[in-house]
Amino acid sequence: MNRIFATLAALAIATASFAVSRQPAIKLINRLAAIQKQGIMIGHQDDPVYGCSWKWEEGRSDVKEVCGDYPAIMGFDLGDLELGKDKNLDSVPFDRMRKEIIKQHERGGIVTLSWHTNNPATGKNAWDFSGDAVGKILPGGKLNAKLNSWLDAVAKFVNSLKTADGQKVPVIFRPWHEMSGTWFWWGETRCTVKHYKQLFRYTHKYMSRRGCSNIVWAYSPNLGNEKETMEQYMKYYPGDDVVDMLGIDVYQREPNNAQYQEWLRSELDIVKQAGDKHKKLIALTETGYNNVPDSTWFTQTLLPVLKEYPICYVLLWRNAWDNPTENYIAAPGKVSEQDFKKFYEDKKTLFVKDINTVNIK
Ligand code: BMA
Repeated sequence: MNRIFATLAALAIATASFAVSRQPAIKLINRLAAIQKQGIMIGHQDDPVYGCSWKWEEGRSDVKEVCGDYPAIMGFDLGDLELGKDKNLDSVPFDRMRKEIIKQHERGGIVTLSWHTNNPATGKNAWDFSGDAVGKILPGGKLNAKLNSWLDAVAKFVNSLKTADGQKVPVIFRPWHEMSGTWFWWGETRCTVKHYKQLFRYTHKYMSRRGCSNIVWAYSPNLGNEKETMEQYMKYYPGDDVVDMLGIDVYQREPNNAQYQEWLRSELDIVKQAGDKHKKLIALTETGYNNVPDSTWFTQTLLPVLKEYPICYVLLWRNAWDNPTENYIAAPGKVSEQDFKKFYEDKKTLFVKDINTVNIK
């Protein structure tokens, strides 16, 4: 009997450590730290699936068509995966997304995932903040089973990211992002701080138990106000044990470059301090200037600020095929095209060919 218990106990320990083994994630964390010493990786959301004037063709990329290389980081969004749909909220087929994620990994690039999760309480989209959804999906809440099934869908997708020889592809995942804004159902005033932290921690634990050893977890609030404090930035921080990277989302909304730079600096000052204190990597997890109307924005406004901080990457948001007002990176024929080439040539900006030999083993 005793022997059986001992065997069972050993098995339980082995299973638990198997479930929490994070080897692919740790490898990516080390790689990010090594690349950060060389410069700043440039990223683009949905880069290989559509651009300003095309969609779904394979082998295309607005970034590559402007400067000859793919972005070092590619972002993709999982919104609608939880509903069992085969395309995400922007009509990107999940099978195509998986294929592009694996391709990006195989060419030596890196991937980040966001998740514009539908509102589980109302059935509407991520921007519907009614219904106290967070309170209802936590353990004990009447929609907890729904959250579990949604996390199962995400875990299944993340676990399916494998190379032909069965190696898991690591990804930077930033669930429940921009929680310091009021626009998502998991955001400021739409749930309590305590519930938010519980939701993040629950997501981490649940997906780890589902074997998602390939996730680098990112905390990704958004720009607060001009006088953001450390306290505000860390308000929703769920804990060092469930976060690997500290990020911030900051956009330029007005034609006032100096103001954007000032806000960006004040946010990155805080993120840098927090990164030092908590010993975490830092990143500008989203930025952009809609339609980039300024022909020198990349080299004269964004780049000087990026160079002042040890961030490992910046992700520019999508060149939306379905919305001409959402264009955040250069594309052939756009006013920022020539400037983006200079941005590419700068020693500090890193694209795939600059990183595909760094710590890939
Ligand atoms: C948002 C906007 C939306 C889009 C969503 C997911 O920031 O770009 O139009 O549907 O991201 O990509």
